[in-house]
Amino acid sequence: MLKDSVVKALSDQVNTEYYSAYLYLAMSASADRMGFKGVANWLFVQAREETAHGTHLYQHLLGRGATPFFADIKAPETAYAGIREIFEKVLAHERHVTELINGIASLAVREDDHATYNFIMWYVNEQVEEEASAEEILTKIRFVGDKLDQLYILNTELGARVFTDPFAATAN
Ligand code: OFO
Repeated sequence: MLKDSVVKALSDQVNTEYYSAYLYLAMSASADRMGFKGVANWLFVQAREETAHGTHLYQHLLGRGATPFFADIKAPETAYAGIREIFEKVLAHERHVTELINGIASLAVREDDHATYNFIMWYVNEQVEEEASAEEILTKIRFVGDKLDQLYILNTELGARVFTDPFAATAN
């Protein structure tokens, strides 16, 4: 049975993942309005991934007999000066999420909850990828600067991203 502290931490993380989805939707809309349809696509796919992360956490709580807590999802920032600012904020957000996930792993250790520790390790590994991909895109944006032909190529590259359910083959 899950301890209350763990239920609270996992429920908070459900909220954070849905907030992440909301944030990336707001960024996607902003990129779309700037004319960067490919960037908007990448962020939209990212929003779908975050929804999947939150839903997976929620299902895990139910699967372990817990009652999740529900709280308000805060409104995301909607005004961005350009795609560089967007990805600076994506990276900052992912670093913040990494701290939260690490906090859950540490809590699981303190509570001697091996199942939660094992479960949250997927998210620990995922955050390594999340930070790496945000960093990679931000580096490209910095290299490209104002060169329109290269911005066009980067936008096209990000437009090719396709959503795949990260938990498609997972039962719980
Ligand atoms: Fe849920 O991975 Fe980003 O935040």
